[in-house]
Amino acid sequence: MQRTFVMIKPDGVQRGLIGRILSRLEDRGLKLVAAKLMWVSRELAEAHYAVHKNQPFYPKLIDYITSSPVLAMVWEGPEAVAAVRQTMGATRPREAAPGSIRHDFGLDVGRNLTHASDSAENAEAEIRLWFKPEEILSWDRDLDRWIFE
Ligand code: D4T
Repeated sequence: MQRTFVMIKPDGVQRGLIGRILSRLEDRGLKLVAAKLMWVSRELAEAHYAVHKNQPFYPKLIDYITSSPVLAMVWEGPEAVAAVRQTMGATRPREAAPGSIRHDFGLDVGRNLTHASDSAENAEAEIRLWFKPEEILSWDRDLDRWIFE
């Protein structure tokens, strides 16, 4: 099983979309193994988005992500990184596939509701950045044998 880091960004929390976004991941069969509602410090935001430091949108991105609480999570499943990215849809909501979260709930790239790790390596690094090891649970879900082959 693979793990991936997922965040519901401030717009998703403020718009009351936490339940609907989580339902889509649960419905798909992915398993939640860690979650916390938190304010993101500028330091954490800058570490998370370090790769975008020289992009013109970077200052607004940091302001946005620190503007209101986010829900940080770890989800588990077979090829969870790719599966969750697919459920989220393309970065730009107006280019995201119908049925994806970003298409169905969003319009602007600067309000694209969610983050999900884009590779197995980044997932491991992001999980380490956002969570302490003891905050991530290993648990058996009784349904697993009906979802995982
Ligand atoms: P995140 O990291 O938020 O899940 O988004 P993606 O992985 O889908 O996309 P990304 O890393 O390319 O972009 C990070 C973040 O920056 C915002 N952004 C991006 C923006 O405001 N303007 C832009 O032109 C781009 C490319 C949105 C997501």
